[in-house]
Amino acid sequence: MRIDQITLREIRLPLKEPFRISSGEVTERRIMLLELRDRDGAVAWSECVAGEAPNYSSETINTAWMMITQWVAPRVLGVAIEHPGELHAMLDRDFRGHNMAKAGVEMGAWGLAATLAGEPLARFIGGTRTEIAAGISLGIQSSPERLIEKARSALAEGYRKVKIKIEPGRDVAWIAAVREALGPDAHLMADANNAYTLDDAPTLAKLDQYGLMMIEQPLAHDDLVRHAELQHMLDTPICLDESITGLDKAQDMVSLDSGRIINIKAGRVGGFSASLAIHDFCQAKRIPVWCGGMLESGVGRAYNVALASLPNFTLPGDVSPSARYWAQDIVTPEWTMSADGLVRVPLDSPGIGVTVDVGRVEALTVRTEVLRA
Ligand code: OSB
Ligand code: MG
Repeated sequence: MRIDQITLREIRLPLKEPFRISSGEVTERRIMLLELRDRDGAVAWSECVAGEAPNYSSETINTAWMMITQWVAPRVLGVAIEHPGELHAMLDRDFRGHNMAKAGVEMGAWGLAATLAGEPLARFIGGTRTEIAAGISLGIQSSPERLIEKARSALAEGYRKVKIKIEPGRDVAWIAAVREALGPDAHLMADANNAYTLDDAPTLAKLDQYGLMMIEQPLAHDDLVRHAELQHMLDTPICLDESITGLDKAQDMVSLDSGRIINIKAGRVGGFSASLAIHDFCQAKRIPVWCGGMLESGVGRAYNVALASLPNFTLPGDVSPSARYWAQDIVTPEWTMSADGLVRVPLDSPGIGVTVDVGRVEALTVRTEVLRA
């Protein structure tokens, strides 16, 4: 395989409703799409999950665009490779950070390789599931009543997990209200997106009484040491998201006992090679993993679904169907969820399993750049 051309496009896609987390709010996604072309003309689409603002990680769509054009693409374009697994080392050498920029290209190479091999992406990476369990991630709402309403209808729609975004002042009482309203069997968890410090341990310990499946990333994005201190004060398992930027951090999490569950987002860890390595490591250590989301379009979602088909993705992921985010997605067919909360892994065709509506993408595009070997 030899990638000879990468076309970058930025599209604007308004969310059906604003999504608010403790560190910021988004109403309209600015999404970077990549179209990779092999020397023989085969094409695969991928998505760079960098956000609009540097509130989740230090990357934004603008930094990722620059890093791909100036540093990532030049290392990959025109280079003959046997397997997409080679890209991680090519992009890691003397090149710090910028995992989402790297992952946009690296994952596209996996999509392209699966297409060329004539295999569905999920099977190409070793995925074994035919369907995956979906959870929903609910942004911070205007009131506990509104949150209860959202959580109740999510469970009625079939979602197998409800993740509730929390922040100081919108935490214990809100979780208590949802638990009270939905009963002891509802699969609930909380995600703080770094909103707390160790001084808040007493508040976070109060959440123990509500039987949450886990609490995601309560403390700073890069702080495994204090997460370990906090984990020892809580019964609820800590799940790390922002902190796990590569296999080394997953290993550190286990060594330090900073958390007991990992949310894998391929963009955050630099792509599929690192995701597979973390998956395999966690499986060996009996650490459950699940697939996180970054409000992806149907293109990024295809990669999330493929990843979540791996055997140690034993907990429901943040992989909602297209209609939860968009009036209309940019792929055919759109992603759907069954009444019992399952998303089918596309296994009938080679590659990512959905077709990009190129005409619609062109209509939504606000900037394009074509990179060649
Ligand atoms: O912390 O998991 C997170 C979205 C943007 C940034 C961070 C997060 C999220 C989500 C969205 O929770 C999950 C989804 O894509 O549905
Ligand atoms: Mg999170």
